[in-house]
Amino acid sequence: FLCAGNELGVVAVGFSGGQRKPGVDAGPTALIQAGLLTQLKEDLGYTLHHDDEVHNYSSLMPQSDPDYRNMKNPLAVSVVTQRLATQVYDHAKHGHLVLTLGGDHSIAIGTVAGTSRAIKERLGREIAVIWVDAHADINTPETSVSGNIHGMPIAFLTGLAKGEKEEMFGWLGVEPKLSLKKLVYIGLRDVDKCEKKVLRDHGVRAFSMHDVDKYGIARVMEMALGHIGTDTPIHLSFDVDALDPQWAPSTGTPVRGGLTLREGDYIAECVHETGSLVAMDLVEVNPSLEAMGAQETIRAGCSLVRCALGDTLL
Ligand code: B3U
Ligand code: MN
Ligand code: MN
Repeated sequence: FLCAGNELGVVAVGFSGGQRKPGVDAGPTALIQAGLLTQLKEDLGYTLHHDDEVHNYSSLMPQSDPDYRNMKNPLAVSVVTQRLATQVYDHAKHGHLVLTLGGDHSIAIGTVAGTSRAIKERLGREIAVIWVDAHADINTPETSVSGNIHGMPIAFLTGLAKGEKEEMFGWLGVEPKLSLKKLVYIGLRDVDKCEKKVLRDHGVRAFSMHDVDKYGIARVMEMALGHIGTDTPIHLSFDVDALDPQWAPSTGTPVRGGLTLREGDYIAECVHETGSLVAMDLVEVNPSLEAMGAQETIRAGCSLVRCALGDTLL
């Protein structure tokens, strides 16, 4: 077994420093106030391990945080993700399935680092990551046009981008936390030129919206899970902007032509069915954007998490 019974670790991360729009730090509170954790406990029967806090890591924030190698807020993102990696690791090493509520997608540097280390120690296995997103988030500091670190987590996790000093992602160490061979994307439709080259050069398995249209979501999931192989621990990192803005308008960088809510839920359901899910992130819910659509976005986010954790239609 990959996870112990119905033990669920929850980490709520109110952090927005990986991008420039305020409000995504309020994502976890909005999801929790909508009843998500109560549903997981009462309807799905999980035993929750949660400190009842939405962490903003204010005590860790640097006094000054100038741009470095083109990155915005590099010290803050590095120290927060380092701390988060420990929080996630502490859950995963006890065999808890770990749910992290974001926050912007830079926090996945911490969550994937945490599960990767725990699963290696506990089971001697490498994890696979399913990255559901409109974006590839594989820029290095050097290729990024925006300098926003939420567009870089995969580069840091796979070693394409190297940390330097301890406090500038050096804490990640030299061993990559994730192999590019164990990474699968679903939902891509806004990928930078340099990112496309990296995906091509490394043969990364990526299902764009074109593939979803062409094969349908069912066949895409068969191929995605087939690539990962059975019995491999899976970390699902779900950026709510993978959904079409019709379902999730309240997010920092919405892109038209995305997944329907049912396609998103189906992805999550298929991952649950593998029995190999060890961690899930839900990120980029920003209730302050498109206020009219905030409730819709929050409801969609709650639905994705419930599906990944085993809510079934019948
Ligand atoms: N690729 C662009 C845009 C972007 C990435 N992730 C989001 N937006 N959410 C960048 O900034 O790296
Ligand atoms: Mn993302
Ligand atoms: Mn995105």
